[in-house]
Amino acid sequence: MTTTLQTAIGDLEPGSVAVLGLPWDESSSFVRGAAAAPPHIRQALHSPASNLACEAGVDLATEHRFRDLGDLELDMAPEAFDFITETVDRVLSRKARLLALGGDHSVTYPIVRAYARHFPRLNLLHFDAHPDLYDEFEGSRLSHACPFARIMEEGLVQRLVQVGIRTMNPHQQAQAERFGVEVVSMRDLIPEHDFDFDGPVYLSFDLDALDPAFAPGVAHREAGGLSTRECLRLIGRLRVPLVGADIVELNPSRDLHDLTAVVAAKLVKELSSRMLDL
Ligand SMILES: [Mn+2]
Repeated sequence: MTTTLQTAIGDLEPGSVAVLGLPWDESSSFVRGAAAAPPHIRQALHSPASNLACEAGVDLATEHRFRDLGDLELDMAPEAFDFITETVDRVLSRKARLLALGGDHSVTYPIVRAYARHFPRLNLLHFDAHPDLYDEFEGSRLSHACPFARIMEEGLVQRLVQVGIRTMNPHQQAQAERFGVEVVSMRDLIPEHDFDFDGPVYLSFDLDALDPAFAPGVAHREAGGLSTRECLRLIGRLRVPLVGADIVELNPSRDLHDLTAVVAAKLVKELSSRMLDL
């Protein structure tokens, strides 16, 4: 870990939101490119085309608890995953909340490993077109198609609720039943969906939960998804503390004029606002 990063983590005050880029796509299937996402999200976030005002009134431009730790330098798995876990553990030891910018979805597993040390009754809310519950994918158990199988096998969370799913196949259906995953499929999702969580929530947001019309810049486009506003409304219906989040699977090489980066930046603002309001 660099001294700069150590210092930045040491400077976090309780209740801050710490943005951390995870430029990692070695666990991607189909196409790589998600490792290039964090700078695109930051560029959209800080673009003079918009501002840092959140819809509930928080202005991140003047909010000193909104911090950016920069990007982790990640080399090879599984060491990269251990490094992610240890870094997130340090952030949580400061009583700060993590907002991770992927990277592919495999990074959620090492992040949640760290969260499990600090939040024994954590709920995991997962927005995605895909359940990502494969036991292994293309020979890898650390593939971005597998993180929620690893998380559930290790009992890292109390509940896993998946929203927006529209690619469930028999293997993953069996895995969902085996692990007791609560799947709110896209076809059954209603705007008034009530989350009945009774404790802190970590939110993992795969941008392909959104319809490709809203977020084309992903590897695995799946039509028939959510609108940006539907996602924000659903997140707004959470009635429990949001203690961490990740925004993953932006692939700038598949994006159109950084449209999806703008959506990711919007999520950074609204999720940060939500995490600061505890
Ligand atoms: Mn996905």
